[in-house]
Amino acid sequence: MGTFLNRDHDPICALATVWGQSAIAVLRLSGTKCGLKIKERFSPALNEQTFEKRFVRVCRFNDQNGVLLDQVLLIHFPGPHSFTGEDVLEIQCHGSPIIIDAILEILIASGFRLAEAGEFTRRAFLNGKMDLLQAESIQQLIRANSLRSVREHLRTLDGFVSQGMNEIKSRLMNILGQIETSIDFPEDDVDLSSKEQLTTEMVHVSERMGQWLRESQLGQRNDRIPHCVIMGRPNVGKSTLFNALLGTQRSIVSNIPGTTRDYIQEQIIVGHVQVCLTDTAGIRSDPEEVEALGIQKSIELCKKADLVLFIADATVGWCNEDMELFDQTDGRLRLILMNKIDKVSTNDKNLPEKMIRETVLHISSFSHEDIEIVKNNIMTTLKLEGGDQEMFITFNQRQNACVKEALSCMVEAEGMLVHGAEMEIIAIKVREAMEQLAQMTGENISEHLLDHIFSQFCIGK
Ligand SMILES: Nc1nc2c(ncn2[C@@H]2O[C@H](COP(=O)(O)OP(=O)(O)O)[C@@H](O)[C@H]2O)c(=O)[nH]1
Ligand SMILES: [Mg+2]
Repeated sequence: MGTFLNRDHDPICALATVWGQSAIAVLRLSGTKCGLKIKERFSPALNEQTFEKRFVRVCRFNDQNGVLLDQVLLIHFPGPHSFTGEDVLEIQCHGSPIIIDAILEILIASGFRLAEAGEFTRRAFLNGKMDLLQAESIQQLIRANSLRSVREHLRTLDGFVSQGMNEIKSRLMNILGQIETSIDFPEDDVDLSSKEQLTTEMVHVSERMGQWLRESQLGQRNDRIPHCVIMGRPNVGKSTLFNALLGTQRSIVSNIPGTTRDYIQEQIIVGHVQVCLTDTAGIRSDPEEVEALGIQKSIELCKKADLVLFIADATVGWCNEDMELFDQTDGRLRLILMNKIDKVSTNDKNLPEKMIRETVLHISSFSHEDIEIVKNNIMTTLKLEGGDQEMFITFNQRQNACVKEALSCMVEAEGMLVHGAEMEIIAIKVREAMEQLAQMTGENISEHLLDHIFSQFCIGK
Protein backbone atom coordinates (compact mmCIF):
# COMPACT_ATOMS: atom_id res chain seq x y z
CA MET A 1 0.00 0.00 0.00
CA GLY A 2 1.30 3.46 -0.86
CA THR A 3 2.16 5.78 1.99
CA PHE A 4 -0.59 8.09 3.13
CA LEU A 5 0.25 11.68 2.40
CA ASN A 6 -1.38 14.58 4.20
CA ARG A 7 -3.26 15.34 1.04
CA ASP A 8 -4.97 11.97 1.33
CA HIS A 9 -6.75 13.27 4.46
CA ASP A 10 -7.62 16.86 3.49
CA PRO A 11 -11.31 17.69 3.29
CA ILE A 12 -12.08 17.68 -0.44
CA CYS A 13 -15.04 18.73 -2.54
CA ALA A 14 -16.05 18.46 -6.17
CA LEU A 15 -18.95 18.70 -8.53
CA ALA A 16 -19.81 15.07 -9.35
CA THR A 17 -22.23 15.87 -12.17
CA VAL A 18 -21.52 17.69 -15.43
CA TRP A 19 -21.04 21.46 -15.14
CA GLY A 20 -23.80 23.35 -16.96
CA GLN A 21 -27.55 23.87 -16.65
CA SER A 22 -29.40 20.79 -15.45
CA ALA A 23 -32.26 19.84 -13.18
CA ILE A 24 -30.03 18.89 -10.30
CA ALA A 25 -26.30 19.02 -9.61
CA VAL A 26 -24.48 16.84 -7.08
CA LEU A 27 -21.58 18.16 -5.04
CA ARG A 28 -19.58 15.64 -3.14
CA LEU A 29 -17.53 16.26 0.02
CA SER A 30 -15.20 13.85 1.78
CA GLY A 31 -13.03 14.09 4.91
CA THR A 32 -13.20 13.47 8.64
CA LYS A 33 -16.26 15.29 10.04
CA CYS A 34 -16.31 17.35 6.84
CA GLY A 35 -19.97 18.26 7.34
CA LEU A 36 -19.20 20.15 10.54
CA LYS A 37 -17.06 22.65 8.65
CA ILE A 38 -20.15 24.07 7.00
CA LYS A 39 -22.83 23.30 9.58
CA GLU A 40 -23.73 27.01 9.93
CA ARG A 41 -24.59 27.23 6.25
CA PHE A 42 -27.66 25.04 6.69
CA SER A 43 -31.04 25.80 8.17
CA PRO A 44 -32.56 24.13 10.04
CA ALA A 45 -29.15 24.08 11.74
CA LEU A 46 -27.11 20.90 11.82
CA ASN A 47 -25.07 19.92 14.84
CA GLU A 48 -22.38 17.43 15.83
CA GLN A 49 -24.96 14.75 16.73
CA THR A 50 -26.70 14.94 13.37
CA PHE A 51 -23.39 14.30 11.65
CA GLU A 52 -22.85 11.06 13.51
CA LYS A 53 -25.76 9.51 11.67
CA ARG A 54 -26.63 8.66 8.13
CA PHE A 55 -29.39 10.97 6.92
CA VAL A 56 -31.20 12.51 3.97
CA ARG A 57 -32.65 15.94 4.60
CA VAL A 58 -34.09 18.87 2.68
CA CYS A 59 -32.69 22.16 3.94
CA ARG A 60 -31.72 25.69 2.99
CA PHE A 61 -28.17 26.53 2.08
CA ASN A 62 -27.23 30.07 3.10
CA ASP A 63 -24.19 32.11 2.21
CA GLN A 64 -21.79 33.56 4.80
CA ASN A 65 -24.17 36.51 5.39
CA GLY A 66 -27.08 34.20 6.08
CA VAL A 67 -28.74 34.97 2.75
CA LEU A 68 -30.50 32.01 1.11
CA LEU A 69 -28.52 30.61 -1.81
CA ASP A 70 -30.53 27.48 -2.67
CA GLN A 71 -32.80 24.77 -1.34
CA VAL A 72 -30.79 21.58 -1.27
CA LEU A 73 -31.04 17.90 -0.48
CA LEU A 74 -28.37 16.78 1.93
CA ILE A 75 -27.20 13.17 2.22
CA HIS A 76 -24.73 12.14 4.87
CA PHE A 77 -22.73 8.90 4.82
CA PRO A 78 -20.67 8.65 8.01
CA GLY A 79 -17.34 6.82 7.59
CA PRO A 80 -16.28 4.09 7.37
CA HIS A 81 -19.51 3.01 5.67
CA SER A 82 -19.18 5.40 2.77
CA PHE A 83 -17.68 5.28 -0.70
CA THR A 84 -14.33 6.76 0.36
CA GLY A 85 -14.38 5.21 3.82
CA GLU A 86 -14.34 8.76 5.29
CA ASP A 87 -17.33 10.90 6.24
CA VAL A 88 -19.01 11.82 2.97
CA LEU A 89 -21.58 14.52 2.42
CA GLU A 90 -23.53 14.95 -0.78
CA ILE A 91 -25.25 18.21 -1.56
CA GLN A 92 -27.87 18.06 -4.30
CA CYS A 93 -28.57 21.59 -5.42
CA HIS A 94 -30.42 23.02 -8.42
CA GLY A 95 -28.41 22.57 -11.57
CA SER A 96 -27.49 26.20 -12.13
CA PRO A 97 -23.84 26.98 -12.80
CA ILE A 98 -24.24 30.18 -10.74
CA ILE A 99 -25.41 28.21 -7.68
CA ILE A 100 -22.80 25.47 -8.19
CA ASP A 101 -19.95 27.99 -8.34
CA ALA A 102 -21.26 29.95 -5.34
CA ILE A 103 -21.51 26.81 -3.20
CA LEU A 104 -18.04 25.63 -4.25
CA GLU A 105 -16.63 29.05 -3.37
CA ILE A 106 -18.18 28.86 0.11
CA LEU A 107 -16.83 25.33 0.58
CA ILE A 108 -13.31 26.45 -0.32
CA ALA A 109 -13.57 29.45 2.01
CA SER A 110 -14.58 26.96 4.76
CA GLY A 111 -11.40 24.90 4.39
CA PHE A 112 -12.21 22.45 1.62
CA ARG A 113 -9.97 21.99 -1.37
CA LEU A 114 -11.11 21.05 -4.86
CA ALA A 115 -10.59 17.32 -5.39
CA GLU A 116 -8.16 16.16 -8.04
CA ALA A 117 -9.19 13.72 -10.76
CA GLY A 118 -10.16 10.37 -9.25
CA GLU A 119 -9.39 11.49 -5.73
CA PHE A 120 -12.55 10.05 -4.19
CA THR A 121 -11.80 6.65 -5.69
CA ARG A 122 -8.15 6.96 -4.68
CA ARG A 123 -9.29 7.41 -1.08
CA ALA A 124 -11.67 4.46 -1.38
CA PHE A 125 -8.68 2.39 -2.49
CA LEU A 126 -6.30 3.71 0.19
CA ASN A 127 -8.94 3.11 2.88
CA GLY A 128 -9.32 -0.52 1.80
CA LYS A 129 -12.84 -0.15 0.40
CA MET A 130 -11.72 -1.77 -2.85
CA ASP A 131 -8.55 -3.01 -4.53
CA LEU A 132 -6.90 -1.35 -7.49
CA LEU A 133 -8.59 -3.63 -10.04
CA GLN A 134 -11.98 -2.59 -8.73
CA ALA A 135 -10.96 1.07 -8.55
CA GLU A 136 -9.78 1.06 -12.16
CA SER A 137 -12.96 -0.67 -13.30
CA ILE A 138 -14.98 2.38 -12.23
CA GLN A 139 -13.30 4.55 -14.82
CA GLN A 140 -13.60 1.79 -17.42
CA LEU A 141 -17.28 1.47 -16.55
CA ILE A 142 -17.87 5.17 -17.15
CA ARG A 143 -16.04 4.99 -20.48
CA ALA A 144 -17.66 1.73 -21.66
CA ASN A 145 -19.16 2.00 -25.13
CA SER A 146 -21.52 -0.98 -25.04
CA LEU A 147 -23.89 -2.59 -22.61
CA ARG A 148 -21.78 -5.72 -22.65
CA SER A 149 -18.70 -3.76 -21.71
CA VAL A 150 -20.67 -2.10 -18.90
CA ARG A 151 -21.63 -5.53 -17.56
CA GLU A 152 -18.05 -6.74 -17.73
CA HIS A 153 -16.67 -3.80 -15.79
CA LEU A 154 -19.48 -4.06 -13.25
CA ARG A 155 -18.46 -7.65 -12.72
CA THR A 156 -14.90 -6.51 -12.04
CA LEU A 157 -16.17 -3.82 -9.67
CA ASP A 158 -18.10 -6.54 -7.90
CA GLY A 159 -14.82 -8.33 -7.23
CA PHE A 160 -15.05 -11.19 -9.74
CA VAL A 161 -11.54 -10.66 -11.13
CA SER A 162 -10.05 -9.85 -7.74
CA GLN A 163 -11.40 -13.13 -6.41
CA GLY A 164 -9.64 -15.08 -9.15
CA MET A 165 -6.45 -13.12 -8.51
CA ASN A 166 -6.58 -13.79 -4.80
CA GLU A 167 -7.03 -17.48 -5.42
CA ILE A 168 -3.90 -17.51 -7.58
CA LYS A 169 -2.02 -15.45 -5.02
CA SER A 170 -2.79 -17.95 -2.28
CA ARG A 171 -1.77 -20.83 -4.54
CA LEU A 172 1.52 -19.04 -5.19
CA MET A 173 1.93 -18.56 -1.45
CA ASN A 174 1.50 -22.31 -1.03
CA ILE A 175 4.04 -23.05 -3.74
CA LEU A 176 6.52 -20.69 -2.13
CA GLY A 177 5.87 -22.37 1.24
CA GLN A 178 6.69 -25.77 -0.20
CA ILE A 179 9.84 -24.45 -1.84
CA GLU A 180 10.97 -22.74 1.34
CA THR A 181 10.41 -25.87 3.41
CA SER A 182 12.71 -27.75 1.08
CA ILE A 183 15.32 -25.00 1.51
CA ASP A 184 15.04 -25.09 5.32
CA PHE A 185 15.20 -28.88 5.57
CA PRO A 186 17.53 -29.90 2.77
CA GLU A 187 18.30 -33.19 4.55
CA ASP A 188 14.74 -34.30 3.70
CA ASP A 189 15.66 -33.80 0.05
CA VAL A 190 12.65 -33.06 -2.11
CA ASP A 191 11.40 -36.48 -3.10
CA LEU A 192 10.24 -37.16 -6.60
CA SER A 193 6.51 -37.22 -5.88
CA SER A 194 6.48 -33.87 -4.07
CA LYS A 195 8.55 -32.35 -6.86
CA GLU A 196 6.00 -33.64 -9.33
CA GLN A 197 3.18 -32.21 -7.26
CA LEU A 198 4.95 -28.87 -7.10
CA THR A 199 5.38 -28.86 -10.87
CA THR A 200 1.70 -29.67 -11.39
CA GLU A 201 0.71 -26.87 -9.08
CA MET A 202 3.00 -24.41 -10.87
CA VAL A 203 1.69 -25.46 -14.28
CA HIS A 204 -1.86 -24.99 -13.04
CA VAL A 205 -1.13 -21.42 -11.94
CA SER A 206 0.55 -20.57 -15.26
CA GLU A 207 -2.29 -22.04 -17.26
CA ARG A 208 -4.79 -19.98 -15.37
CA MET A 209 -2.82 -16.79 -15.99
CA GLY A 210 -2.40 -17.68 -19.66
CA GLN A 211 -6.14 -18.19 -19.92
CA TRP A 212 -6.79 -14.75 -18.45
CA LEU A 213 -4.42 -13.09 -20.89
CA ARG A 214 -6.03 -14.83 -23.85
CA GLU A 215 -9.50 -13.97 -22.68
CA SER A 216 -8.54 -10.34 -22.22
CA GLN A 217 -7.01 -10.22 -25.69
CA LEU A 218 -10.19 -11.68 -27.12
CA GLY A 219 -12.38 -9.25 -25.20
CA GLN A 220 -10.54 -6.30 -26.68
CA ARG A 221 -11.05 -7.44 -30.24
CA ASN A 222 -14.03 -5.93 -32.05
CA ASP A 223 -15.41 -9.21 -33.37
CA ARG A 224 -14.68 -11.07 -30.12
CA ILE A 225 -14.13 -14.22 -32.13
CA PRO A 226 -11.09 -16.38 -31.38
CA HIS A 227 -8.53 -16.24 -34.20
CA CYS A 228 -6.97 -19.51 -35.14
CA VAL A 229 -4.02 -19.42 -37.55
CA ILE A 230 -2.63 -22.41 -39.47
CA MET A 231 1.12 -22.23 -39.81
CA GLY A 232 3.91 -24.42 -41.07
CA ARG A 233 6.51 -24.96 -43.79
CA PRO A 234 5.33 -25.17 -47.43
CA ASN A 235 3.70 -28.37 -48.53
CA VAL A 236 3.01 -29.77 -45.06
CA GLY A 237 -0.74 -29.67 -45.74
CA LYS A 238 -1.94 -26.34 -44.33
CA SER A 239 -4.43 -25.60 -47.11
CA THR A 240 -5.67 -29.20 -47.10
CA LEU A 241 -6.42 -28.94 -43.38
CA PHE A 242 -8.00 -25.50 -43.85
CA ASN A 243 -10.36 -26.88 -46.50
CA ALA A 244 -11.13 -29.95 -44.41
CA LEU A 245 -12.03 -27.87 -41.36
CA LEU A 246 -14.13 -25.61 -43.55
CA GLY A 247 -15.71 -28.49 -45.42
CA THR A 248 -15.12 -26.81 -48.81
CA GLN A 249 -12.35 -26.27 -51.35
CA ARG A 250 -11.68 -22.65 -50.41
CA SER A 251 -7.89 -22.78 -50.46
CA ILE A 252 -5.84 -23.97 -53.42
CA VAL A 253 -4.05 -27.19 -52.65
CA SER A 254 -1.05 -28.23 -54.72
CA ASN A 255 2.19 -30.07 -54.24
CA ILE A 256 4.15 -27.09 -55.54
CA PRO A 257 5.60 -25.40 -52.47
CA GLY A 258 4.47 -21.79 -52.12
CA THR A 259 1.03 -22.13 -53.75
CA THR A 260 -0.69 -20.08 -51.05
CA ARG A 261 1.08 -16.72 -51.26
CA ASP A 262 -1.28 -14.53 -49.29
CA TYR A 263 -3.51 -15.55 -46.42
CA ILE A 264 -7.14 -16.66 -46.56
CA GLN A 265 -9.62 -16.17 -43.75
CA GLU A 266 -12.98 -17.85 -43.15
CA GLN A 267 -15.23 -18.36 -40.18
CA ILE A 268 -16.11 -21.85 -38.99
CA ILE A 269 -18.23 -23.14 -36.15
CA VAL A 270 -16.40 -25.45 -33.80
CA GLY A 271 -18.72 -26.97 -31.22
CA HIS A 272 -20.99 -24.00 -30.57
CA VAL A 273 -18.25 -21.47 -30.95
CA GLN A 274 -17.50 -19.33 -33.97
CA VAL A 275 -13.81 -19.29 -34.85
CA CYS A 276 -11.97 -17.23 -37.44
CA LEU A 277 -9.63 -19.58 -39.30
CA THR A 278 -6.65 -18.37 -41.35
CA ASP A 279 -4.63 -20.30 -43.90
CA THR A 280 -1.23 -18.66 -44.30
CA ALA A 281 1.45 -18.61 -46.94
CA GLY A 282 4.00 -21.36 -46.65
CA ILE A 283 7.15 -20.29 -44.96
CA ARG A 284 10.46 -21.03 -46.69
CA SER A 285 13.96 -19.77 -46.22
CA ASP A 286 14.43 -18.36 -49.78
CA PRO A 287 11.02 -17.39 -51.10
CA GLU A 288 10.43 -15.05 -54.04
CA GLU A 289 9.39 -11.49 -53.29
CA VAL A 290 5.57 -11.78 -53.46
CA GLU A 291 5.59 -14.87 -51.33
CA ALA A 292 7.99 -13.22 -48.88
CA LEU A 293 5.43 -10.50 -48.16
CA GLY A 294 2.82 -13.16 -47.51
CA ILE A 295 5.18 -14.91 -45.12
CA GLN A 296 5.87 -11.75 -43.15
CA LYS A 297 2.13 -11.32 -42.86
CA SER A 298 1.75 -14.93 -41.68
CA ILE A 299 4.24 -14.41 -38.87
CA GLU A 300 2.45 -11.22 -37.83
CA LEU A 301 -0.90 -13.04 -37.83
CA CYS A 302 0.53 -15.77 -35.65
CA LYS A 303 1.81 -13.29 -33.12
CA LYS A 304 -1.74 -12.00 -32.62
CA ALA A 305 -3.51 -15.36 -32.86
CA ASP A 306 -5.46 -16.89 -30.00
CA LEU A 307 -4.41 -20.32 -31.21
CA VAL A 308 -1.77 -21.45 -33.69
CA LEU A 309 -2.32 -24.75 -35.46
CA PHE A 310 1.26 -25.67 -36.22
CA ILE A 311 1.59 -28.32 -38.91
CA ALA A 312 4.61 -30.45 -39.67
CA ASP A 313 5.00 -33.26 -42.17
CA ALA A 314 5.12 -36.63 -40.41
CA THR A 315 6.74 -38.26 -43.47
CA VAL A 316 9.71 -35.91 -43.04
CA GLY A 317 9.58 -35.73 -39.24
CA TRP A 318 10.23 -32.65 -37.10
CA CYS A 319 13.12 -30.78 -38.76
CA ASN A 320 15.24 -27.72 -37.96
CA GLU A 321 13.14 -25.50 -40.21
CA ASP A 322 10.03 -26.53 -38.25
CA MET A 323 11.80 -25.63 -35.03
CA GLU A 324 12.88 -22.19 -36.29
CA LEU A 325 9.37 -21.40 -37.37
CA PHE A 326 7.86 -22.87 -34.24
CA ASP A 327 10.05 -20.58 -32.10
CA GLN A 328 8.35 -17.60 -33.75
CA THR A 329 5.07 -18.64 -32.13
CA ASP A 330 6.44 -18.69 -28.57
CA GLY A 331 4.02 -17.27 -26.05
CA ARG A 332 1.01 -18.25 -28.17
CA LEU A 333 -1.34 -21.07 -27.45
CA ARG A 334 -0.61 -23.84 -29.97
CA LEU A 335 -1.55 -27.27 -31.16
CA ILE A 336 1.03 -29.27 -33.05
CA LEU A 337 -0.28 -31.42 -35.85
CA MET A 338 2.01 -34.07 -37.33
CA ASN A 339 0.23 -34.44 -40.66
CA LYS A 340 0.16 -37.15 -43.36
CA ILE A 341 0.41 -40.10 -40.96
CA ASP A 342 -1.46 -42.13 -43.61
CA LYS A 343 1.86 -42.17 -45.49
CA VAL A 344 4.11 -43.09 -42.59
CA SER A 345 4.88 -46.73 -42.00
CA THR A 346 7.19 -46.38 -39.02
CA ASN A 347 5.54 -44.69 -36.11
CA ASP A 348 8.41 -42.47 -35.06
CA LYS A 349 6.99 -39.95 -32.59
CA ASN A 350 10.22 -38.42 -31.31
CA LEU A 351 9.98 -34.71 -30.73
CA PRO A 352 12.50 -32.32 -29.13
CA GLU A 353 12.48 -31.91 -25.35
CA LYS A 354 11.29 -28.30 -25.59
CA MET A 355 7.92 -29.62 -26.66
CA ILE A 356 7.15 -31.83 -23.67
CA ARG A 357 4.30 -29.59 -22.58
CA GLU A 358 2.83 -29.07 -26.05
CA THR A 359 -0.21 -30.92 -27.31
CA VAL A 360 0.79 -33.01 -30.32
CA LEU A 361 -1.74 -34.76 -32.54
CA HIS A 362 -0.79 -37.25 -35.24
CA ILE A 363 -3.29 -36.86 -38.02
CA SER A 364 -4.11 -37.24 -41.68
CA SER A 365 -5.97 -34.29 -43.17
CA PHE A 366 -7.69 -36.79 -45.46
CA SER A 367 -9.42 -38.53 -42.54
CA HIS A 368 -12.81 -37.27 -41.36
CA GLU A 369 -12.28 -38.74 -37.91
CA ASP A 370 -8.95 -36.94 -37.54
CA ILE A 371 -10.52 -33.63 -38.55
CA GLU A 372 -13.12 -34.13 -35.82
CA ILE A 373 -10.31 -34.77 -33.34
CA VAL A 374 -8.64 -31.53 -34.42
CA LYS A 375 -11.93 -29.66 -33.98
CA ASN A 376 -12.43 -31.10 -30.50
CA ASN A 377 -8.94 -30.04 -29.54
CA ILE A 378 -9.49 -26.52 -30.86
CA MET A 379 -12.63 -26.33 -28.76
CA THR A 380 -11.07 -27.54 -25.52
CA THR A 381 -7.90 -25.49 -25.98
CA LEU A 382 -9.83 -22.27 -26.54
CA LYS A 383 -12.07 -22.85 -23.56
CA LEU A 384 -12.62 -19.61 -21.69
CA GLU A 385 -12.64 -18.86 -17.99
CA GLY A 386 -16.08 -19.79 -16.71
CA GLY A 387 -16.99 -20.95 -20.21
CA ASP A 388 -18.77 -17.64 -20.78
CA GLN A 389 -18.61 -16.53 -24.41
CA GLU A 390 -20.54 -13.35 -23.71
CA MET A 391 -18.51 -11.77 -20.95
CA PHE A 392 -14.75 -11.43 -20.89
CA ILE A 393 -12.19 -10.28 -18.42
CA THR A 394 -10.68 -7.19 -20.01
CA PHE A 395 -7.42 -6.06 -18.50
CA ASN A 396 -6.10 -2.60 -19.17
CA GLN A 397 -2.50 -2.20 -20.34
CA ARG A 398 -1.11 -1.95 -16.84
CA GLN A 399 -2.92 -5.04 -15.58
CA ASN A 400 -2.01 -6.97 -18.70
CA ALA A 401 1.69 -6.16 -18.25
CA CYS A 402 1.59 -7.38 -14.63
CA VAL A 403 -0.02 -10.73 -15.48
CA LYS A 404 2.30 -11.21 -18.45
CA GLU A 405 5.35 -10.62 -16.28
CA ALA A 406 4.01 -12.91 -13.53
CA LEU A 407 3.39 -15.63 -16.10
CA SER A 408 6.86 -15.39 -17.57
CA CYS A 409 8.37 -15.64 -14.07
CA MET A 410 6.35 -18.80 -13.44
CA VAL A 411 7.31 -20.37 -16.76
CA GLU A 412 10.94 -19.66 -15.93
CA ALA A 413 10.51 -21.13 -12.44
CA GLU A 414 8.93 -24.30 -13.88
CA GLY A 415 11.81 -24.73 -16.30
CA MET A 416 14.28 -24.33 -13.44
CA LEU A 417 12.47 -26.91 -11.34
CA VAL A 418 12.46 -29.44 -14.19
CA HIS A 419 16.18 -28.89 -14.72
CA GLY A 420 16.95 -29.27 -11.02
CA ALA A 421 18.05 -25.69 -10.32
CA GLU A 422 18.70 -24.47 -6.76
CA MET A 423 15.46 -24.06 -4.81
CA GLU A 424 16.62 -20.60 -3.63
CA ILE A 425 16.64 -19.31 -7.20
CA ILE A 426 13.25 -20.83 -7.97
CA ALA A 427 11.86 -19.15 -4.86
CA ILE A 428 13.09 -15.76 -6.13
CA LYS A 429 11.15 -16.24 -9.38
CA VAL A 430 7.96 -17.28 -7.59
CA ARG A 431 8.28 -14.27 -5.31
CA GLU A 432 8.68 -12.04 -8.37
CA ALA A 433 5.47 -13.46 -9.82
CA MET A 434 3.69 -12.77 -6.53
CA GLU A 435 4.96 -9.20 -6.49
CA GLN A 436 3.61 -8.61 -9.99
CA LEU A 437 0.15 -9.80 -8.99
CA ALA A 438 0.30 -7.76 -5.79
CA GLN A 439 1.12 -4.72 -7.88
CA MET A 440 -1.80 -5.52 -10.13
CA THR A 441 -4.28 -5.42 -7.27
CA GLY A 442 -2.43 -2.46 -5.76
CA GLU A 443 -0.93 -4.05 -2.64
CA ASN A 444 2.56 -2.71 -3.14
CA ILE A 445 2.13 0.10 -5.56
CA SER A 446 4.18 3.29 -5.64
CA GLU A 447 2.76 6.74 -4.97
CA HIS A 448 3.93 7.78 -8.41
CA LEU A 449 2.01 5.01 -10.16
CA LEU A 450 -1.11 5.75 -8.13
CA ASP A 451 -0.90 9.40 -9.18
CA HIS A 452 -0.66 8.32 -12.77
CA ILE A 453 -3.60 5.88 -12.59
CA PHE A 454 -6.00 8.25 -10.88
CA SER A 455 -5.04 11.25 -12.99
CA GLN A 456 -6.92 9.55 -15.84
CA PHE A 457 -10.15 9.57 -13.85
CA CYS A 458 -12.95 12.15 -13.94
CA ILE A 459 -12.98 14.93 -11.36
CA GLY A 460 -15.58 14.17 -8.69
CA LYS A 461 -15.17 10.39 -9.03
N1 LIG B 1 -0.87 -38.30 -47.85
C1 LIG B 1 -1.25 -37.13 -47.45
N2 LIG B 1 -1.06 -36.03 -48.20
C2 LIG B 1 -1.47 -34.84 -47.78
C3 LIG B 1 -2.10 -34.70 -46.51
N3 LIG B 1 -2.39 -33.40 -46.34
C4 LIG B 1 -1.97 -32.74 -47.44
N4 LIG B 1 -1.41 -33.59 -48.32
C5 LIG B 1 -0.83 -33.30 -49.64
O1 LIG B 1 0.32 -32.46 -49.48
C6 LIG B 1 0.45 -31.55 -50.58
C7 LIG B 1 0.53 -30.14 -50.06
O2 LIG B 1 -0.68 -29.77 -49.46
P1 LIG B 1 -1.11 -28.24 -49.19
O3 LIG B 1 -2.35 -28.33 -48.39
O4 LIG B 1 -1.16 -27.47 -50.47
O5 LIG B 1 0.11 -27.76 -48.34
P2 LIG B 1 0.47 -26.26 -47.87
O6 LIG B 1 1.53 -25.76 -48.75
O7 LIG B 1 1.01 -26.44 -46.48
O8 LIG B 1 -0.77 -25.47 -47.91
C8 LIG B 1 -0.78 -31.79 -51.46
O9 LIG B 1 -0.39 -32.64 -52.53
C9 LIG B 1 -1.77 -32.50 -50.54
O10 LIG B 1 -2.66 -33.34 -51.21
C10 LIG B 1 -2.30 -35.88 -45.70
O11 LIG B 1 -2.82 -35.86 -44.59
N5 LIG B 1 -1.85 -37.04 -46.20
MG1 LIG C 1 -1.20 -23.68 -48.96
